[in-house]
Amino acid sequence: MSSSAGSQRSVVEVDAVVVGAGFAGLYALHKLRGQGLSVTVFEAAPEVGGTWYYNRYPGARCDVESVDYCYSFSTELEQEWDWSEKYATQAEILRYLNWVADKLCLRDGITFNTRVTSAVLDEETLRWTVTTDRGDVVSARFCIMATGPLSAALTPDFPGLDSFAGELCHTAHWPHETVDFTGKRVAVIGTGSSGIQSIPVIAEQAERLYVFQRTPNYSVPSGNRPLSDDERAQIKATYAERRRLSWRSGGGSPHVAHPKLTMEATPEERREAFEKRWQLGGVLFSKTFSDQMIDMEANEEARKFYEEKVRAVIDDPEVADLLIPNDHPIGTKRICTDTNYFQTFNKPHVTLISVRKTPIESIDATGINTSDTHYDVDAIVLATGFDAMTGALAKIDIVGRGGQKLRDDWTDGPRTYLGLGVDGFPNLFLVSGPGAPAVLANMVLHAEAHVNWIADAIGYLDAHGYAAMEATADAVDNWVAECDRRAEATLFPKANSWYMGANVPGKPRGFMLFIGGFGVYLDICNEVADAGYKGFELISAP
Ligand code: NA7
Repeated sequence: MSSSAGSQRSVVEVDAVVVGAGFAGLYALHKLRGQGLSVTVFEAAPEVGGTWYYNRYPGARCDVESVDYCYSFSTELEQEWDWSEKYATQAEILRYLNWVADKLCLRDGITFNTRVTSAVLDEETLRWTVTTDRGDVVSARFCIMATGPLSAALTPDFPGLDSFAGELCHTAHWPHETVDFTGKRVAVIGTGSSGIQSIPVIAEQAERLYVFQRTPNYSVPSGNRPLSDDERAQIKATYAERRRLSWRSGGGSPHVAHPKLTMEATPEERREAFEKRWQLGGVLFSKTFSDQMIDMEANEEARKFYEEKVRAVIDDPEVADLLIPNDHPIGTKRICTDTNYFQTFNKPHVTLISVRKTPIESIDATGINTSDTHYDVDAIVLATGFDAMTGALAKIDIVGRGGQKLRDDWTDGPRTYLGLGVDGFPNLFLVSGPGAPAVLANMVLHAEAHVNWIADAIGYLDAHGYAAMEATADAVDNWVAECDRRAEATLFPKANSWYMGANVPGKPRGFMLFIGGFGVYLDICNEVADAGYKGFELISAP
């Protein structure tokens, strides 16, 4: 790292700036340092962890199994860390990331409490000038956006929200102090993954709980449990195989779908397969059969099984009617993973309010006004999700060739090549950006794959005397078309999901991910690299 005196502020020169110190940013720092690059990471939070630093709401857990949702690049890390449960809590994941940061001596490469505000390309030198809200100015050859696809929290514009006099918490920015709902009347708005995880826990404390639901969600019990010493030992002894399966899989975990298509199986085989997957728990229910997300008839079989299971645990049939989705095929929004979510609505102090029937009209000092009632509450929990995939990037002024802003370039929807590069933005890399499988896969392995690919690309540029690489406009156009084509062949576009941008008012509608599977995607990325970075223009030093 070197420093040169600018006219006003001193400009630090590094090889790479990484934005974000979550799973992706931490690994990028480790990997690129290992390759001999000088790297500066900026992190808005005071600690490492990214989304796992902020999302500390009651009941917060990852819905990918703990032994899969952790770094694979180091056998030592895999063997030394002991996960305590099948699905790790947010607190345990954060402990893990802090442990990794210490073990790999990463903290001295991270500037905390500092938010990147802009990244501007100098077309003459092909370097990026990165500035922060604390006045840092860094000149970098490479700019790596490890900003996370689910990191820009979404707060709906409820009239009067600011006037609420009670406690107001967003699940994605949960306070660090203990929030005690004991004896309180609490409202939770939102029934996505965060709402579904937190509602049962909040219900245990609260005196009254009002759940404001707009769209019911599919949720499958997690089957969470402690891992025994024997299980951990068994997993550690076979980690390499577990990871091998994960790298080749559709979603980055060692799941294998039933060998038959849904309707090829007999009714008994189907039921047995669904039951087995149900008992295993969680989001992978949507992958019991490989055709569930492309064939409506197959999907309907899964949906019927689901409905039967969920109705059986809800006492009041009218409440069950409200809680069971009927507007989108199962799995077209990420299936939630819960512990006693539906049973919570059997408790006498828990009330479900459909805001489709009685919309929230305003919030005042004492509570929530729907079209027919005022709900007096002491606390409001916003479990209202994220401006997914593009939200965090849109907050940064990313300015490429000709003064073109990434945000403006994406007004009609994000456009990338492989979810890694964008035309007009040489040497700017996205980690788990739109156009990659990203949130459809195990995000830890996905981040590793992207960082490895970026590190190899940088090595290639250096080995061949190039200064920069830039996705071509054709490659971007073709990739966007390829992603669209693959999405259209599935049931995913049928849902108003955050995958489609449908949860943010005014956001263009379009499926923002590569749906062809994690293993397939990695093959494509490798082919591109092996062909000398096909679709990227390799640029000599100016
Ligand atoms: P989600 O899944 O986007 O859920 C947000 C919830 O908030 C969802 O039920 C929304 O209803 C609801 N919402 C959003 N805006 C409003 C308004 N204005 N009024 C009422 N309800 C509203 O976010 P999560 O944080 O739960 O989970 C995100 C991902 O993180 C999750 O999939 C995991 O992968 C991890 P809607 O469905 O839009 O009608």
